[in-house]
Amino acid sequence: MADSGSFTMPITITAFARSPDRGRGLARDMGVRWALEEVGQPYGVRLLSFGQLKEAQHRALHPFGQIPTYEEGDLALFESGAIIFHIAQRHVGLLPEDEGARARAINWMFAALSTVEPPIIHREMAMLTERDKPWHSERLEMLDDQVHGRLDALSQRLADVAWLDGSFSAGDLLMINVLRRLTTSGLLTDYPTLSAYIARGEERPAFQRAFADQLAIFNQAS
Ligand code: GTB
Repeated sequence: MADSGSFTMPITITAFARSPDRGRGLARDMGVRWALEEVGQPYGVRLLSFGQLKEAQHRALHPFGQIPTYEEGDLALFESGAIIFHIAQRHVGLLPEDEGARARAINWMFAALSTVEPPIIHREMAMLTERDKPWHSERLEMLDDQVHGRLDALSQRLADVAWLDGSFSAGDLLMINVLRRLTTSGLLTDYPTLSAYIARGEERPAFQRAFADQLAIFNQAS
């Protein structure tokens, strides 16, 4: 159960020394930073180059040689969803106390990562790596349809409410983090409800602090 009063060992996460997102807060340390800010936990950041990600020292923490990782005393985690889940369980602020509401918030965490994110990532990858293929426009149409299917459903869910299930939770944090990947795609234009939902998340002071911190790293490196 969450316990904001419990002693926490110093927390260190990893992030890109020079993020390819150019400070837009789209790399996956952003959600972890945001979660830590929401629960008021200070943390340190170890910055890594792409080369360092693949070195044995980092692979001992992250088998796939990626960011982010999370270290807290003897505990080392990778996978941003698992890290955010750990933070949400360990501290008050991201999961409701009521058992049913808590289970539903966790449900939305999984929905963000397993149902909404995959078509968004597939479309992103198609735009990055398949533009020169003769079948690109046909495939893009199919991927756009898949993304729209998820956005339609989410938009309906959020039509009359601020957050996915009652108060803001780790489910909203992950969902907004996923939807932010679409902000330059043009696909959100037809979804004012979702744009407003993203804006509500981005207006949160915890988001603002997390965003400013990752941007400062990018600006220092430039
Ligand atoms: N499932 C893992 C998680 O959620 O933690 C995925 C981790 C992951 O994809 N990490 C990426 C990474 O380390 C960075 S965030 N990549 C280096 C590698 O694999 O060698 C993904 C990302 C990168 C860049 C942008 N961007 O430029 O907009 C957005 C997202």
